Amino acid sequence: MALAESFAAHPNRAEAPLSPARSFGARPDYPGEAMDELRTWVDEIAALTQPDRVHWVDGSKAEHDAIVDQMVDEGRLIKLNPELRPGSYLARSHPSDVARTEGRTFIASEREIDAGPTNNWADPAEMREKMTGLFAGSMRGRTMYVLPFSMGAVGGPLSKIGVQVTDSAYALISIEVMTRVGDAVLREIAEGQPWVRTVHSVGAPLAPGQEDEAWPCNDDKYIVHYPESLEVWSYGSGYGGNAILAKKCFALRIASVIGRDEGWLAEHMLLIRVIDPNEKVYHLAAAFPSACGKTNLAMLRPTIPGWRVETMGDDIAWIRPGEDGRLWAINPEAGFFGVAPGTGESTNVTAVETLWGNTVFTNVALTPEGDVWWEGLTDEAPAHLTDWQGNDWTPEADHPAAHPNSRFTVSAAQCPQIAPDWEDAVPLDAILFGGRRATNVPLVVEATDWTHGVFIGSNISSERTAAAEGTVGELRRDPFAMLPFCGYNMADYFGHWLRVGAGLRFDRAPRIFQVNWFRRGSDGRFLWPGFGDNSRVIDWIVRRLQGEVGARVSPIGRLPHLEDLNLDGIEVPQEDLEELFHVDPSTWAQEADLTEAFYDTFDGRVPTALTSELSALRTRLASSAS
Ligand code: GTP
Ligand code: SPV
Ligand code: MN
Repeated sequence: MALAESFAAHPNRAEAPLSPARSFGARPDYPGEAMDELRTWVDEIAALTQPDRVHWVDGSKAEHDAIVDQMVDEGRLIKLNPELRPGSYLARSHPSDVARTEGRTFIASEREIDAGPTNNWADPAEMREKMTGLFAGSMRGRTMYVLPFSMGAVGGPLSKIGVQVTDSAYALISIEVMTRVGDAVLREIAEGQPWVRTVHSVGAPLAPGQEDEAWPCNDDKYIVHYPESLEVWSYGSGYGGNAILAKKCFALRIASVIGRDEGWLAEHMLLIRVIDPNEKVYHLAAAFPSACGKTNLAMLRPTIPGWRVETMGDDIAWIRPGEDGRLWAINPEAGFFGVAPGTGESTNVTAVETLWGNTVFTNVALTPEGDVWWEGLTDEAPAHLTDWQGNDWTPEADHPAAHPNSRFTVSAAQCPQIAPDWEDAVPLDAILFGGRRATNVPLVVEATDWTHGVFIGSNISSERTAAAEGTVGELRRDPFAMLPFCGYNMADYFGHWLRVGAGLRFDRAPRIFQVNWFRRGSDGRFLWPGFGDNSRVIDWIVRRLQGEVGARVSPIGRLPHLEDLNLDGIEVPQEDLEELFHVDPSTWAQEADLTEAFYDTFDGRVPTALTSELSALRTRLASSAS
């Protein structure tokens, strides 16, 4: 079978476990050298961290329910009103542990140059010593859970497996939603599949008799990646990407290194299928920085008649060249860990419907009826709420009821417009790059070719959001939306993108576009309605793929002829439309200067193809200004 066919047609359901169910949490006694290796590793971690108990997770519903019930009893989860939000819970994190901590995230590669200037590098030997000290006894008084997980369908051709040990039950129940967990993965390990080792501790050991906190964590945080030995060690945080190690740590930072070595791409991208009014099907991947609209676009409800979108993934895509010269992509995750604020009927009705039940909410507000609320869920705030920290809240309060990075964790299968074959690989027709840019960047611009597209990707900048620590709103470079997630030297990553493109059939490589839903007028308001109306941009992109519409040349790439945009049913004033596509040579010359300064930080390692693109851009800008 050709590789492309095998991508599309693999069996994507977990097979039966290796043997009948084990007793609750028991260590599996499946035979084999690979299993011995796993058991020995778990023993070593337990000897270091000294938990009271070791629980091997089998991924069954009975086990999950028992652990959730215990978390409710212990005050770690609040059960929501089952009539309003069945099977759903609210978790409140410690106020100091609310987002990824990029400043405490490290790439411990043997050579500093392999981490590059955009990562925090640490010497692996020194870091190991440090981490061994921190993890010594760090799980005292707690249960250590062992979770075998698969990213991608168990046994799928693009899938990879790993094991996380963690002393956080919250991390455990999150990982069960976000990945495929359980004995089907042990079968893969037993059969000799390579697996990634990930170790997590909240860093809050309990002395005998000491009372626990609802959200234990440590002020000292270390999120450490060892790209050579394919390991992750995370200490001190229970939140999101710091604790669900299969997600950013493995599926992006470690997987990007594996992809570099194996010839594929691990990307911070949503994945969708777009179906046009003639039932023609296209697959798009889009890289936007954290909290910049991936989940929204992943769940797009087009406002233009005849178009449909099927959701495939909202955060990560693993992308591989097939033998057919195309790029094939999977969503390696099994759930959504999505931003709650700003998610409402008018902005993302699909998400609202997805969250009807079976959802874990973190750091949102609680209503007196036992349901959840966050800014943007409804136009008007309820008169009385309990805020994300557990305090009384009214609309007069000086702070939001939900934390700006509050999130929902829900199974992908629950999305009403999930693609029926969402666990399979699909061939990519277009790749989009975007960010939050109040100025300069047009609503949509098409790259002239792959290399120009990589140049655009390498230059993505975006206003900071609450998804990581730092000053919200400040403009920062976030190349390919991968700044916090690339596990190796970003200049080498640019080179890898160029190499992958060069290996594709020239007429089958995805076309590359830059989009920006966030441009503002001089009065500060968004110029573009966004959300469901982003389908109008998708419509133009697809018609470009079909060769149905032309484009006009600009110094920064190809822009739409304004009359080709389908604006039926919306009112965008002509001057706003022109402003949305305005390219100012002088501010773009400043962008080019910033690009040069950014490229310079790599000490000559940025591929010549990209520095040539920069010179060409400057030449085009200069001639358009004169
Ligand atoms: P991560 O999960 O952090 O990687 O983020 P994400 O990219 O999936 O972010 P998400 O889709 O959850 O978007 C976060 C915020 O962007 C929400 O507050 C949305 O309301 C806002 N947003 C999304 N799409 C649009 C749009 O088209 N226009 C405007 N103005 N805001 C948008
Ligand atoms: C992001 O910050 O891009 C996220 C959330 O998707 S977290 O998993 O916490 O990194
Ligand atoms: Mn993300």
